Formats: sequence, C-alpha cells, structure tokens
Amino acid sequence: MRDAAPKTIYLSDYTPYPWTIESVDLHFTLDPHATRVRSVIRFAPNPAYVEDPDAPLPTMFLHGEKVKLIWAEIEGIPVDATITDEGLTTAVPSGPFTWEAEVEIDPANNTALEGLYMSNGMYCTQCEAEGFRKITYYPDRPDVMSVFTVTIEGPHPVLLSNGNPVTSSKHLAKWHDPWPKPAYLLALVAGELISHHNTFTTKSGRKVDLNLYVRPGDEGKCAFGMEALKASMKWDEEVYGREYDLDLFNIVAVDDFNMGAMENKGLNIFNSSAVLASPETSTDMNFERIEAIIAHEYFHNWTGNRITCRDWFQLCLKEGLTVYRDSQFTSDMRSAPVKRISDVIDLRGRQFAEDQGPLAHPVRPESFQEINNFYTATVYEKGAEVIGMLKTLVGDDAYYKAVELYFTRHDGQACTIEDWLAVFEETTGRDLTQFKRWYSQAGTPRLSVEESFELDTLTLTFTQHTPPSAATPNPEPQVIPIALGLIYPDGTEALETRILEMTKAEQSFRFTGLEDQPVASILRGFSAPVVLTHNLSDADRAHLLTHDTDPFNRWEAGNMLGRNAMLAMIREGTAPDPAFLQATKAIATDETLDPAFRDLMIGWPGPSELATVLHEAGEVPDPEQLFEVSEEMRNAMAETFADAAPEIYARHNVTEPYQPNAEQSGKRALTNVMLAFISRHSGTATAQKQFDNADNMTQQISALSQIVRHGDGAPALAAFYDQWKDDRLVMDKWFGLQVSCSKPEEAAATAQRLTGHPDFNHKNPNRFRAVFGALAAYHDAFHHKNGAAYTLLADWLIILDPLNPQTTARMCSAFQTWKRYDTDRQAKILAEVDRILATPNLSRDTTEMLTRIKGA
Ligand code: B3K
Ligand code: ZN
Repeated sequence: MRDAAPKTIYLSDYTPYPWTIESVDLHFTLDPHATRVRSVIRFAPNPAYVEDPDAPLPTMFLHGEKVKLIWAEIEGIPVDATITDEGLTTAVPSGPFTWEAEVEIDPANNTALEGLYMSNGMYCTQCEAEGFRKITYYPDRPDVMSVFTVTIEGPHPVLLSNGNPVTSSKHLAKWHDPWPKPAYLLALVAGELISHHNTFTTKSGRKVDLNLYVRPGDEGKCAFGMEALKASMKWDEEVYGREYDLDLFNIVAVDDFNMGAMENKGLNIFNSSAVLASPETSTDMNFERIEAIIAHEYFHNWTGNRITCRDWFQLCLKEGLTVYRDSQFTSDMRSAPVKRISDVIDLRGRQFAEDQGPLAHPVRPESFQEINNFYTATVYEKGAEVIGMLKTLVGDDAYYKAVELYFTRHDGQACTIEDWLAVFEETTGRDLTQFKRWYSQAGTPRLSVEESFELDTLTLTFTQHTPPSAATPNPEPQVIPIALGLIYPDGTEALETRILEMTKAEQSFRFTGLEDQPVASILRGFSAPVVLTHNLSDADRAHLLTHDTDPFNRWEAGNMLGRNAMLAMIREGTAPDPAFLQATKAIATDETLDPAFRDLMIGWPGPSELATVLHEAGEVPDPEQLFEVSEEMRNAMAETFADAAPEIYARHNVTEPYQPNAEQSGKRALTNVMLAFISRHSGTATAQKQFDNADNMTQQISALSQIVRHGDGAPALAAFYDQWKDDRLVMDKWFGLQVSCSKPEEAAATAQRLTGHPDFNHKNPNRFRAVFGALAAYHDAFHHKNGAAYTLLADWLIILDPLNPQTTARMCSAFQTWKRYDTDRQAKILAEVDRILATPNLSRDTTEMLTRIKGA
C-alpha cells in the first residue's frame, strides 16, 4: 500500500537500538498459506543506548509487515500491543526480558519474493534489506545482531537454515548459527532438492562440507559452481587471510529471485541463473558471471556478515568492498586487463549514466524512502572504484595491513564508513578527510589536462570539476589518483607508471630531463572514476594504441579513436574513418595479442554510450541517427574484414572439448565477432553451419543471433525452441534474443508478441527481465520515435507493481535518461511515468523511483 506521505529516512537521524538481543529461537511450521512462526527473543537493555540503567525505557517497537499476530507474551504475560501496517508497539519491563510470540504468514501468496515465499513448490527466503519483518515481529535493522536457532517442521526431504545442523529427523530440522548476525542474513529453505556435495579443507585444517542444492533435473549443472566456490575459499585465504568459519557451506538455486544471489550466513541463496551452468546451456559470459557471483557472495562472509553495516546508509561498506574483492578474484583467475576493461565499460554504461541523471546519489546516500532502490551501480560499482583508489593511494602493503586491522578490530560488529577509513588513517598516518568526499558527493568528476613542453620539461596542468546535482549542489574538489606514464615518439617508455595525487581544483605536475616530447598516457588502468578530457590528436592516440605499456590505456586509445570516428559521422556526416578501420584490423590480426583483448579492441562506442557523450557535450542525441551510423560502422567494418574475418574465424575456431576458461572463451569471443562480420558481408551460411554443429551455448546462440539478424530466423528460432523448451534458463535467452535482434522499429512489437507466448510468465523476474530488460537495453528500439516501447514497458510495470514492487522499481531506471532526448520523446516518457504514478496503491518502491526520475 502506498503511504499517504512516504517517509524519508535520514542518515543523520541514526540512534542505537535501545536493546541488545542475546538469542533468538525461531520455530517454523510450514504450510503454503498458513505458515506459523513462533519466536523466543531474549532482550536486554543496550548499554550503548541507556545512560542510566534505572531510567525507564521507552516503549518497544518491533517491525512487522503482512504478519498476523496469533499471540505474544513478555515474561509469560500477554502483551497489550498497538499494531500498524509497519509493526507493533508495546510497553516493556526495564531490565532484561523474554519476548515470545506466534504469527501466521502466507508464503504461497508472497509474489514480492521478499520474506518467506514459495518458488516451484519450494520454500525460500530473501531478507535483505528489510524482508525479515515479513516473517515475524523483530527489530529488523542491521545493527541488532544476535545468535539464531531455527527449527523447521515440514514434510520436505530437505530443511535448511543458517549455521550448523543440531538435530534432524523426518520432517523436522534444527539449526544453530553460532555467529551473531543481523536478521537480514537469516535464511530458510525447504523442498525436494538434490545436493551436489564436495568438501574443502581450510588452511588451519577444518574440513568444510559444501553442498549445492538444486531441483531434480539440474544435477548436471552444478560442477562449475562448486569449483568456483572452492577457488573462492582458497583465494580468500591466500589473498586476505580469511578462513571459513562453519562446518558447512550451503548454496541453494532458486528460480524465482529478484536479484543475482544473497549471502545469508552459511546458506547462500542464488537465482538459478547465477549458479547453474553447463556448456550446452550456458554461455562463456554466463560462466564468468557465475564464477564472480559465487565469489562475491562467499567473500561477503567476512565483508558483510562477520562485519556488517550499522545502518543501510553504509551499504557500500559491504558492497563496494565485496565487489572490489570479487573483481580482484576474477582478475587473478582470468585476464586482469580484460577484466579491468570490461568493468570500465560497465561503469561508464551504468554508473556514469546514473550520475548524469536525476537518480544521482552519493556512494553513501544520506536519505531514502525505500532502501531496495539503493542497490545501485553507484553503491556497488563506484563503491568498488573508491576502494581501488584507496589501494592505489596507500599502496598494496598498507592496504592489506589496514584491511587486516579492520577485520581484527571490528569482527562481530556493525560498522560505518568512518570505521573503515579510520583503519587506513591509523595504518598510514594519512588524513582521509578529503578522500571521504568520494562517499559523500554525488556526480562524476570531470578531469581535464593541458600540456606544455619546453626544452626538456613537460608540464601537465589538471583541472577538476564535478557538475552540481540535486544530491550535491556544491561539489568540492576530490582526491584523484592519476596514474601516468610517458611514451617517447619512438615508442619507448620515458616514464614508468607513477601516481599523481591531485587534491586541488587545479594542479600542475612537472617532468624534467626528457629527451624528446613524449605522449602522455593519463589515467592508466582507469585509476579514478572520472570523465577525462585530454585533447590528443588521433595520431597520438594511434601512437598509444601501438606503444602504450598499460593495456587499459592501449584499449582506451582505440576506444577514443572509435568514439571520434562515430562522433564525426554523427556531427559532420563523414564516412567511417579509414584510419580507425585499418587500426582495428591491424590489432585484430595481430597474432601476438591475446584473442580476448583483440575482441575488446574491435569495439567502438554503442548508441547508449554515444548518447551519454552527446548529452555531456550539450547536444541532443537522435536515436534514429545513432542507429544509422552504428549500422554504417558495422557495414564498413564487415567490408574491411572481408578477407581477414574468415581467416581469423578459421584460425581461432575452438574445436577442442568445451572449457569455460579465459583462453577458450577469448577465442570464442573473437570468432563470434568475426562471424558477425562474415554474416553481414556474405550471408548466414557460416552461421548456419556453426548453429547446426555447436555443442555449446556460446556458439549456438551467437550463430542464432546472426541468423535472426541477417537471414531467415524463423526456422532456427523454432529449432532452438524445440531443443530447449524445457530449460527455463535457455528459454530466457530465447525470449531476450528475439527482442534484441529485432529491427529497432519492430522490437516493441516483438516484445509485446512474446508476452502472449504460453511460456511468458511475468511473475518470474528472470523471464520478465529477459523480455523487458532486453527492450530497455536496446537503445535504438527503446527510444524509437514511435514511443511504443515506452508505452509497453509502462503497461507491464503497472501490471507487475502490485505483485513485485522491487523488480518493478528496478526496471523503472530505463526511464532515467529522459532529459537527454528531444522534447517529443521527453513528453512521451513523462506521460508514461505519470500514467504509472497515477496508478492507485502504487508501491513505495516504484513511487520513489519515478518521483526521483521526474525530478523536482
Ligand atoms: N546483498 C545482496 C543484495 C540484496 C538486495 C536487496 N534488494 C546480494 C549481494 O550484493 O551480494
Ligand atoms: Zn553483495
């Protein structure tokens, strides 16, 4: 229900909870529509809150939503409570006391997928951020940590909760988690599940049982996830000295899930798309994502669970750090440059767009209405960039020393960003006051550089400026670590990477003793999340493209050449730049380079990134024109690669048994780009052959997309459907592909047609996102001037909101870039936003998102 006046919560209002909780006992008696939850909770006055232990305590408030109270007692005496939609208030004794209660909940009708709900006959939970209050009455806030014992009664063969099993008999299981935790980490699973089992021995010799629980039929998709888990456990011991702390680690795959996965203590719950993998059904990208998510959730055991957040404003404390840790892991397991480049592409695509629009907020927001709306690219990805900058500034040794101090000092606590920064200040003696602006200021800093060279001295003068936003009207200069190298005209290195620490609005750095004027390679490794303006000539960029020793900046030089080529086509109507085409071909055919890196080097900015760049420059992007120039570039590339593409394709086509490793997936990525050129230039015979012979999803689906784009897609789509109709994860791909391979003017109609398909189920977030995520991500289609995609998405958001506010609200971000476009498109988007906002009883989640998107 929409509140009459939605409440805004402020970071500055934080106060500790008046009680601590010594222990929590929960007893679940499962029933689809009438699950009973009995709770026994031991409260004691919190010394951090009450100055005078004899002073009367305030009345107690417990969160509780959509729970039916059957009875409640304090110290055995029935409670006289005031109950609202948000919780319960009652008088309590002044000393320690025991609360006992029984409530009833309805998991089968819980379509929001928050709290206890059912998915394909199986019970599961999702409690972060504020879902526990839909299970029972409780102080549902992360700074209230306690030891939980959970008993589950139900007719299911598998009954799971956090921690270690205490007793288990037919239809009853008791679990105890010795580690104090906030309620958001509680988990329960019950169902007919099959375990894929393995073990891991920790560095101190503790043998840990590992289980991956899946639905019958999915047993063949567990091996990769299990290996990824073991690799993560080993990596965290080796790199961060973190050992696992229970005898058991369980992962459960669930089909209906609002996000990727959840780090519940000892019982991670995963969207099946984020854990189930097999060569036949998963692409290389799926494998890489699964490995990263398994690592991410596992790493939360220390960064999130053992040390959690004091309040939800501190979300980046666990998420930024854990994303940073999982990116380190992927870099170590695969190719570090490829990982860095992909992360930056993603950051620019999602986080920079967020910062550029009405949803801009600091890494640590200062207010919210619905915390689920703040699981954003800014909190996660920019939050990780901030950790990376800190490490760059203090150096590797100091970084690991500070993190070690953080682990020892704060184990078992609910912490803040201040606690995190303090360990760095103490370890290094640095004052991080200014650095902290990265947490408190919204917006992407613009960094520009002027160069002057005299005799043997190069002077670089940097200026920084962050555009004001509603969240941060008066941004101040940030600490920017600028990784710099210098390359002489003959291609040799004049200066190895060094870190310039910029703290002022304008700052100069001098480099003397140079033999010749070098080309500056600035922001190596993308050392700070800023927009850099460096007016290099195309010749200098080509020089860096060939000679830079930093792989990121090598890629960036090519990326900027591509961007300039695209901008010239847009602004001046020129043909695709032959120099860019040839430089791309030279890299793609350079057999000394890693195929994965070559694959990345063949790219050029897509329509969405170009729209960001044009908006930044004060121009209005025209989606139709962006589509046309992108097509023109693809045609020119296909022509340029007319001879090379079949050669590269033949040379790198992987025929050995499928392995999801970096080496093979790099080759498949490269050959699939070549397949796109071949199909565009010479038709789909090669693609059809690849489609017919493929023994893995990467090759099958990339061939299918070429056939749909450039040939007669219907028979191949039908064959694919027949082959995979019983595999829901592959069917998600089938749905998504048809939208993204449609012509821009037809994609909305395709999506609409697909919503009528018997296999479309809007209640399943994966299927909903397969269709509408694909539509929203397809720039030229989503923003087609006919406005059909805006209307269709709005229609379906109105349908989904009463069922699943979280997924609805998240999808609303498709509208966040509305201000970039012409007045006609703006009006069309705003009309849809208003239409959704006018829906009676719109959720708090969606209301907040759309109100912010519209702006003041
Ligand atoms: N911590 C969870 C995200 C919970 C989202 C709640 N809306 C997964 C993760 O970041 O690891
Ligand atoms: Zn996380």
